Amino acid sequence: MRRDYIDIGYSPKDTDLICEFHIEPSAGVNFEEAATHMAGESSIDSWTEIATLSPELAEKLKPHVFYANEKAQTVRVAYSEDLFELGSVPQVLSAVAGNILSMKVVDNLRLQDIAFSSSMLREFKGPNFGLQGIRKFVGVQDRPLIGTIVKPKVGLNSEKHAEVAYNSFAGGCDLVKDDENLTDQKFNGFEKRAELTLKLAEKAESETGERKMYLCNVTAPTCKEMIRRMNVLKDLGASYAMVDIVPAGWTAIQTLREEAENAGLALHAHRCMHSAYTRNPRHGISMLVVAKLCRLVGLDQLHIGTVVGKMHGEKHEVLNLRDQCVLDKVPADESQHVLDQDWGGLKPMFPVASGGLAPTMIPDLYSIFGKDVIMQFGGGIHAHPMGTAAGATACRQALEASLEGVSLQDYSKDHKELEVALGKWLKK
Ligand code: CAP
Ligand code: MG
Repeated sequence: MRRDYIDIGYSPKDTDLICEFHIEPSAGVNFEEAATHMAGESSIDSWTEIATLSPELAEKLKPHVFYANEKAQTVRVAYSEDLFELGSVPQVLSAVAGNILSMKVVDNLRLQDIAFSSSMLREFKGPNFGLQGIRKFVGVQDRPLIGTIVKPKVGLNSEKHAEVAYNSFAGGCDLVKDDENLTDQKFNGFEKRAELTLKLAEKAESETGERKMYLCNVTAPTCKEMIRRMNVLKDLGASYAMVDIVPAGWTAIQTLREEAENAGLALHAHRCMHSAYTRNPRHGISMLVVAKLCRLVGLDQLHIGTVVGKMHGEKHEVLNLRDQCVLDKVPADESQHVLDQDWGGLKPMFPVASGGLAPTMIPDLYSIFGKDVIMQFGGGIHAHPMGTAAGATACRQALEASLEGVSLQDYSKDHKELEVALGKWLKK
């Protein structure tokens, strides 16, 4: 292993990829030693002096640990862009989130953030529609969007599934999506489900005069089948496809993005399984990195958490994700392990708040996220005592109240569905 990767005086080039790591050396290993091994193993080197690495090659490709704060257990590394296949997320992750997470010289190692260089950004298209594009085809500019997930997660047949979706639309939902674990099961096949549900979405559109979006899950065993399913949706007149980004993997997601452009479909990113490597604050890969990779590759909307709902995610973490979704330039924030990121004109993604939400939480959600958020309610709509349609209506009513600055209690006086929702979900 070369010994010259610690280079505190180095100032990164515009073309360098910058990574921030949380690093905990294992017992008997000093901080610089651990950082050196990490830098070497994530780029060109091995555990011992390799004769095949010439000084010229090393000079050209070596990583630079330009920031090392032992007390904060934090290092920042600048990597030459020549180390990477810049347009390949799988290749980049194989380096900066690969073997290094398994090394004995560290007890814990976490990739906190990656700052993409302008040359790397140029390799990607970003979202095809993004926040503004989705607002345009949904025809809603001045409020959050209301969505639901058909529940139960799986088990309904296609007819029942479409009916639940229809009731959600008729009650006021803008978006209805499949659950993350519903794909092409025997009891509810992909094609029949898509056909019936899109037909009833159209019916709800003509009855309500509002655009209604069905987000059918195209996650599939192969990329080929995933693309085939997406083109089935295209042929059926859909505007969206939904995908489980982590189980499917980045190669599949990059493939889907390319094909989605040809098909003219927006892509909804579900992040199930992310916590397998994002939840431990000391080891793994941060959700911030996942969110940034989604914008880079070009998902149009992404789950980011709720602060008030059932899934873990502190307010500052969720708002950091929101910022990476919607801002053109994200300023560095050392306390949050956020690096400077200029998104170089890549379109913003639509943030999705979902998980354990009820209509009673809408005032809080609106004060946390403002109007640029998709609020999704599964149980919060389908557990409404008056049924799914009323659950959706209660959400629209709660949103109207929040937009008008009226309390839910006052607004519920002449809005039955909201009154019943308050009865069920408002903490006594
Ligand atoms: C929400 C949900 C979503 C979660 C995902 C669920 O349903 O359908 O998958 O929101 O979490 O299955 O739990 P409920 P996240 O509204 O009934 O809770 O958004 O944090 O990725
Ligand atoms: Mg779900």
